[in-house]
Amino acid sequence: MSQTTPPQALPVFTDDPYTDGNLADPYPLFDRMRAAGPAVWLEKYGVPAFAGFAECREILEDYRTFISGAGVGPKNLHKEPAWRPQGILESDPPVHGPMRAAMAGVISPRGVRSLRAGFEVFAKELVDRLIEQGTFDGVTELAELFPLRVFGDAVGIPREGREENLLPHGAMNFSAFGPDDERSRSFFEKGAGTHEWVMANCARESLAPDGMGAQIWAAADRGEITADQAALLVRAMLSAGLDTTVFSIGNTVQALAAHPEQWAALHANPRLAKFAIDEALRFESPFQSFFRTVSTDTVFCGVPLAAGSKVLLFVGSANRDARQWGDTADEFRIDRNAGGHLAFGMGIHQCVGQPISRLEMDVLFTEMAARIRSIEPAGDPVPYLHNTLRGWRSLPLKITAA
Ligand code: OVM
Repeated sequence: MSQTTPPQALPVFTDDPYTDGNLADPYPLFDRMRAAGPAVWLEKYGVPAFAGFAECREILEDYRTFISGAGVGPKNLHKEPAWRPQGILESDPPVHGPMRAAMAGVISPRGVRSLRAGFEVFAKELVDRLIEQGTFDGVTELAELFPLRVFGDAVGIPREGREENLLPHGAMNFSAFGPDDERSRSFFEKGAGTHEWVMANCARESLAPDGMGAQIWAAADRGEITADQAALLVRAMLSAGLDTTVFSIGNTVQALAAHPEQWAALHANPRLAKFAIDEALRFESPFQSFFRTVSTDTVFCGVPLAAGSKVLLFVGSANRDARQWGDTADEFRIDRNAGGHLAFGMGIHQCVGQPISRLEMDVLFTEMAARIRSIEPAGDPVPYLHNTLRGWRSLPLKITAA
């Protein structure tokens, strides 16, 4: 990172947000960061960090000042090489627009509607099995299983090899949006070879003719994007669309299991599933933090920022900001209007896969809500410690059928 001394008047924090302890429970540090002002200087990383809702949203909406084309991790990709070719996430207008349009054309709410019935069939099968078992692991037997099947099928990749490749690939990909430390390096080691598997499955010949991957290639045939961009967009589906939904499902089921009165409310009215999901996304955001690069010397919220320097955004903290969510910000309440949270980002890069991720979760939690009377922990949950993703490695759960 290019700045090593804090801009004047920025509170200096020696805390490291990426230690085991702070990843396991980031909220006390987030509270102190938000209380200290619009930004704090993270001495260890030599970067200003924004942890408040208003500041994070404003940065995300100002894509001209806070660009993505130099990467959304700590490395400035205008100065250092990326670990893989830059795709839609790490692009700015005008390159970004046609890629975004092609992706949005395939994953629109209308475009994914026809997938619902198939998702429902698998959700029923899965819930049948879980009810029969009575106890299960909410991560491996629910949160991972469901998207691996239905999302993988929707994109149109082979079933063989999904689990062994897509999960470590996602953990590796998302590690690049945080510091290059021992934890990140271990996810890169575990992900070795998975990038090649993913890229092989992005090729036109590998994709089922009726899937979302093939629809992206059709946009290339129409001349709307290049062939290279088509492969990069299928890559984006496979690298951004899976782990995020896996962690979202895990975080939602855990929040509901830990708050039995919230499950009772959902069971009484399964149509509240959408609200429970949004509240869980706000309460425990699966993608916690990432960077932008400052395109031009500027002063933002009184903080002088130099062209080419990085800023770090903690959206997981923005989603707990009492100035936005009131004094119940730290409570999980499915009757809250959690709309407008930053778990999917905001602005031109806001998650384009939302319609399918939301569809997956809506189908799954609507089915669970109707058929499961109670859900409770059956052992200690094991956190998944990752620099940018927040979720669970294991969630022992016990359910009773309605
Ligand atoms: C990629 C990609 C695209 C969007 C998001 C992402 C959040 C990765 O091009 O592989 O991770």
